Amino acid sequence: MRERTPDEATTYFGYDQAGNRTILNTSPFDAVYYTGYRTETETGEKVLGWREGRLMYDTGFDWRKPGYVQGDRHPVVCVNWGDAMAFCSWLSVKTGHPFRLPTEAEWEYACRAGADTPYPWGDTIDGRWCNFADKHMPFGYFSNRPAEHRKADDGYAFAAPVGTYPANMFGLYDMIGNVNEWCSDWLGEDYYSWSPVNDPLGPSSGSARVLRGGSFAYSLGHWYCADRMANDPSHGDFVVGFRVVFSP
Ligand SMILES: [Ca+2]
Ligand SMILES: [Ca+2]
Repeated sequence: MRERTPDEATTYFGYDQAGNRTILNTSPFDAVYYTGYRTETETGEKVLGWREGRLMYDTGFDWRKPGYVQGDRHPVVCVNWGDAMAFCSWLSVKTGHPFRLPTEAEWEYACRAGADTPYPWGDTIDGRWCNFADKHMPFGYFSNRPAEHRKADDGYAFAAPVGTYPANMFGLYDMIGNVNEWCSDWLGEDYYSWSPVNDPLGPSSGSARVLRGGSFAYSLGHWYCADRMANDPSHGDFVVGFRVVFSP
């Protein structure tokens, strides 16, 4: 497939944090797009996204069109596990250095950054610390929110740019909240009862890949340090992205 140039980038529309229809920007994930790579979620797969004021599982959503504004500092979303792995491979070749997804154990260690409290910053949450299902959230996704969350104000209905909230003690942003993150592991419900103590890599097989960190659409129970989710590796979702690990 011929590589596209940035000038050929198409303008897409979505909704800003106030719900107004507006032009969507592109993100650093563009670099992969210009190589000719197409995410699996751009090849006709149904993706969970936000359109015309409601949630829907449909085609037409992808990392540039999740249904809300994606600026240059927003985390990429609407990429499935295979897309995340492909990005790591591309980045490793491009830079000459090994990049990969974190294991679930690495993710939690990085999230805690030495803390033994439910959240990297302590025991409670409010809008100063992270992006979660606060008063701005315009829909009922995982909407069994406690009252204090419904009244909290983190400033964002959808994903926030990286750096909006304080980093943890390791200098990492948005481990809790903002977007949910693919890890390299298969999900194993009882895996840690028999796993190696050091550097566990997850079960050797499975049907779902681990997701960590919660998102802007989740309420309490889906975004403290130790909590975990998982989904089919082909699942694309406007609250799911990933972060990479430099692994020399
Ligand atoms: Ca929010
Ligand atoms: Ca996160």
